[in-house]
Amino acid sequence: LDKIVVDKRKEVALKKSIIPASQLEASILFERTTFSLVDTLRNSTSGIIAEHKRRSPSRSVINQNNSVYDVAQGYEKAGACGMSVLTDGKYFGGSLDDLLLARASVQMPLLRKEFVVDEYQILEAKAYGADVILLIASILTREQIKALSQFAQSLALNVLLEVHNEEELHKSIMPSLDLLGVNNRNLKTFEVSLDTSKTLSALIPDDFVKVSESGISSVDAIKELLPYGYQGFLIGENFMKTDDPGESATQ
Ligand code: IGP
Repeated sequence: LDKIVVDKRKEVALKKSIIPASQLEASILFERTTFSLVDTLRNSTSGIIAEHKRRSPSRSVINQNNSVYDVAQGYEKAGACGMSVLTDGKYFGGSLDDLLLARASVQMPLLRKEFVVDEYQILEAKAYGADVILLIASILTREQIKALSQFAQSLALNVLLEVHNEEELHKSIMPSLDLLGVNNRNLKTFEVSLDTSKTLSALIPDDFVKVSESGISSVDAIKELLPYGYQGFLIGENFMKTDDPGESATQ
């Protein structure tokens, strides 16, 4: 994880030197009215946020065949509330172009799934059609979370803050967050347990929409988590590992 953050800082520095922030702000998509994932989840019964993920450090190759354009359409048809698009190239095989293609494909809230360490990446998210950004508590200080989340909200983006334990949760609670995600996967050991969502749910204030992330592989898992107040379920591998991710999201 530390290595990823170092890589990200380098990547951002390089990109800033090629595409200045002012150019991102001038892009056409910057003017669009964003969708609210908060509203969509509050008004839905499915709660599914379906993810596009080609590979991951924990599982290597997941899907090499389906185009992000088709996957997005399949997810929308399946009734997903939103879609998460991995944009990290080095570890997840994604790109900002994937986000752009998803935006061109569907009319639902899109989450830019990225290791955000700089405001510049939030400008990119908006310029490439995202509605929501992810902030990961384990790689950010409280001050960084505050500055980045306020910046995102000033651009009419929703903020999903991800935690994995009580300490990260306590460090992060602040009004500039919209959704609180509990990652069932430990990003350091890759161990997955739904108990993480169950244990932390009671500590999340009611003003946030609760999202359970990772390792959700069945309808039963969702049913298990509903009594804990979760309204969103972020699912990647379970859909992407099949021949037709959209179809598998339909059940
Ligand atoms: C999806 P899964 O186990 O359904 O594929 O998990 C999503 O939660 C996971 O990709 C994820 C992630 C992250 C990836 C959650 N937090 C942070 C990269 C960075």
